[in-house]
Amino acid sequence: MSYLTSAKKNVHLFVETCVAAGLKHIVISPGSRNASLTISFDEHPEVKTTLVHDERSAGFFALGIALQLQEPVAVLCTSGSAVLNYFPAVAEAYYQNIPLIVISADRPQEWINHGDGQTIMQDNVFGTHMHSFIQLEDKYETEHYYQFLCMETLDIINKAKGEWSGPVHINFALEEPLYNTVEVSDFHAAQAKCLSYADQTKSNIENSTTIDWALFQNQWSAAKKKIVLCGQMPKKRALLDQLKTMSEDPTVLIMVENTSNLYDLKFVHCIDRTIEHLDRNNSDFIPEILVTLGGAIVSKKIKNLFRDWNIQHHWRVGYAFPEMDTFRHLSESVECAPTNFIRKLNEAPRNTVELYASKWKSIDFIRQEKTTEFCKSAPFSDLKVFSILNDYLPEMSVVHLGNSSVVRYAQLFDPIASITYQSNRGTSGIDGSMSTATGAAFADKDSWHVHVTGDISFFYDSNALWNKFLTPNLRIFLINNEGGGIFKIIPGPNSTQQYKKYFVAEHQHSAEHICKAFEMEYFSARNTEELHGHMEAFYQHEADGRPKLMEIFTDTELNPEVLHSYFTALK
Ligand SMILES: Cc1ncc(C[n+]2csc(CCOP(=O)(O)OP(=O)(O)O)c2C)c(N)n1
Repeated sequence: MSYLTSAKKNVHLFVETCVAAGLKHIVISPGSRNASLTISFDEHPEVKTTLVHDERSAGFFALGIALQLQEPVAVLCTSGSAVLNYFPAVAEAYYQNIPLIVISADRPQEWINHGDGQTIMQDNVFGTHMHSFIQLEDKYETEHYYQFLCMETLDIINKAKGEWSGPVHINFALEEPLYNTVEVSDFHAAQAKCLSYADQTKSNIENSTTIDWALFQNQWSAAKKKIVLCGQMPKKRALLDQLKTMSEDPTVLIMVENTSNLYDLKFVHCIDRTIEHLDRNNSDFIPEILVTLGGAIVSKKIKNLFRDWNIQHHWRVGYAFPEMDTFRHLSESVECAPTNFIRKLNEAPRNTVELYASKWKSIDFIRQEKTTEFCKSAPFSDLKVFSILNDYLPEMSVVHLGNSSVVRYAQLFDPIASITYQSNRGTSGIDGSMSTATGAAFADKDSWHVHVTGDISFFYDSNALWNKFLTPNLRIFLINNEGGGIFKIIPGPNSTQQYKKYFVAEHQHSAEHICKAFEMEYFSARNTEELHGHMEAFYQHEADGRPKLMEIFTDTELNPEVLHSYFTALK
């Protein structure tokens, strides 16, 4: 099969190497300097290209695709400030370990800082938030350079996909002319050539450190009170099975958040509602060993509790951020796959039958009932809305939770086993949650994707809807409480003069006209009946349709009062 590609041989080789390295999706933002790359990626028979103008949104859209498919996804933009707009998504990818491949076109080095437009210093511009950076040129046309280019490209994409995965940056300096093409045939041969160039690539160096399993197993067997706390991660069946086995040991409590995507009746899923009113000084609850797996933990309360407690051993397990000492008790950082680690601990003999987990679990059971009871009679408010939305979440759907009160409210309700929970908790930014949801929905058209967002986050990232690739499987619930609801429920802001103007940032905007502009069906609900009443039409699927948005207006004054009464009712 023949197809067009850039007349620049280095661009052609680069694109073929990317494809050979496993890159299948690229999100392109238009420009001139990146034209040769745009043409070559778009014409390539094995690459799926999408267009998103706003590079900030494009970065998160790509992140959503990568999250959904669990594979590297690239973004491509022109030179100048365009590339800087990727930074929020790069930071999120860095802290969530997502293989985002940033490809920026640049001017040749000799034209940087000489008065040309769209020119900034792009050399390693993301600094320490990138796992790796390479500079490529199109001006060198020697066998030696072709080989270098293929090797470096393959190597950097492998780095992005490594055990500790994350974003990488390829800056490509391109000379004019930029739009010329040639016809090529048989990409398999071209890719084989690229791979042969890259044959000597430095492969990921395996971590060869040996783990003293006996030491861990002996300590594990001897301890009577142990907690395994699981942070954010995609669904992992093998890990879940190992944790289920572990939870049969009464000395071990498995604590998860819904963003860890691990569910079992024996686990404690709702941390905040379980530890509320807990007597911090009761040493019965303090674990001797804390094991942590996965990424970010949402609950601020558990972080404070574990920091306050004198926990003898904290074993952090996984490849990413081995130095991260979230609770200030880090004693061991074990660079291995969490499933293997838990499997090894499960092999350790059980020497004690101390009923530690059930102490926690019994509180959780009671709180679960109290939550249902409270929500039944609660007035229409953010908390009540979450209890209702939960009832309508389609089985097997992917739920994208916005920051910041949204993801926190969601943690008060037990997760649904078949649902996947996602949230931008790498940096907890409000600048790309909706774009991430749109990307994931695009990559997974056969499932429902439900995005729940606050109003400030929605308006911040409303360019997510300026996207021709939005898919009909996306539903957006916008909870409009006239400002940043989080600032009403955390201690501090309301004691200041700036409370309403600068923290909550009260406003009266609605999403209705934004939906009109982007041709999306708009629903609004102001009470329980309206919310229930719209659900059927809202979830109606139209194969050629657009996403739908429901704006749910809640009472900004009532929300914190209801939440406060809820926590009081848990006593
Ligand atoms: C990019 C970015 N800017 C600022 C913040 C600080 N911040 C955290 S939550 C929040 C308000 C969010 O309000 P909204 O989206 O309405 O959600 P709610 O708190 O009501 O759930 C702000 C400004 C942030 N997290 N990210």
